[in-house]
Amino acid sequence: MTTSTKAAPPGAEEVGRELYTKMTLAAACDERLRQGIARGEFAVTIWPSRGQEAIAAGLGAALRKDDRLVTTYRGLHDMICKGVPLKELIGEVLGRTAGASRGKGGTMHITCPEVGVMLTTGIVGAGVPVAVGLALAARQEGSDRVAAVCFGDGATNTGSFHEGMNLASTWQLPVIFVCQNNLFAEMTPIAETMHIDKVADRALAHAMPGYRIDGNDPEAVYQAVSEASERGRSGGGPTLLECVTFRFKGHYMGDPQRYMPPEQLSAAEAADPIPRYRHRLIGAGVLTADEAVELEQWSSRLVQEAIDEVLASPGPDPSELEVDFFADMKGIPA
Ligand SMILES: Cc1ncc(C[n+]2csc(CCOP(=O)(O)OP(=O)(O)O)c2C)c(N)n1
Ligand SMILES: [Mg+2]
Repeated sequence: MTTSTKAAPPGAEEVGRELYTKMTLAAACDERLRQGIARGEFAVTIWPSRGQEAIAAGLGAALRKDDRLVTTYRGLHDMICKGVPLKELIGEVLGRTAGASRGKGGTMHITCPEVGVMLTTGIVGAGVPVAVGLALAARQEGSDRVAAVCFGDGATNTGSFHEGMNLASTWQLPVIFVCQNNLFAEMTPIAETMHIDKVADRALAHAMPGYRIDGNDPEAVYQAVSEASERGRSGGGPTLLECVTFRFKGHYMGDPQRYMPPEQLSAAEAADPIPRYRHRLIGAGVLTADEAVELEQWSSRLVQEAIDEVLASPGPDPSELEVDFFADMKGIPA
């Protein structure tokens, strides 16, 4: 595992600030939604991403706006860091017309093509072949954009993961497979679902580069995604990145986490990537302690403003039930 403990190199200040801003925004959104659900303010659920922000920040900062992203039910952090406006994201989670799909998609089905977020899926592993198709489309259109897909450790045991890896490798497509290895699939620890030490080794079966990196270090993720994008854009084919992290909250809202050894959870919380990165940036002179606090408060304010706007918008009207569901086939020969 590569762990960078060095101060940010000269010129990296801007990236450091961007990474930290993205991390705080993702955490503020996750925390506020959980708070609202816990106190009965919102009758919805989410699959918390708290603890996994460094991956989303590194990925979002390294990708271009037109690069495609496919993620999962746990991917609110990925979408925030790729640039989905908070109002559109929260609007979808809360089922209001302010949402990216006018409140008809919900957390499991968010799409915001303006910033390259094409699909969120609740079907484990199902995003992988879709990302492969998006990369094939980029090639056919003569674009050098890449397609990234986020999924969990558990998803790497599915057939669709291996089918997608195989096709991407066979056709040398510009796909970045980003495994957010949070060490659990629902309530099951990774050691009970696979007989390998590293998910990254699964790349060997498809003759593609596979790297295991510290998913709690946003700069390590940024670096790895930048290299993988460069490889993809220049015709070097796909890359598998295993980003090792931890899921601080339960699988779902209200999960009592009885299956998780308390000492494992408290060790992970003690290594929380957000204070860890804040400390590193302050030590490197990129941020002052006051600026870090201001950024965190700014993130919380932005989230609250988005929630206020969303709550002021209505739920979708029943007359919209079939609107936007089918393509307009006018002019297309049968
Ligand atoms: C095809 C499929 N099988 C089973 C499920 C039920 N399920 C939902 S989340 C989950 C665990 C996925 O674990 P992982 O891929 O590690 O992602 P994480 O939730 O940890 O981010 C399972 C089995 C599902 N949604 N889809
Ligand atoms: Mg997992």
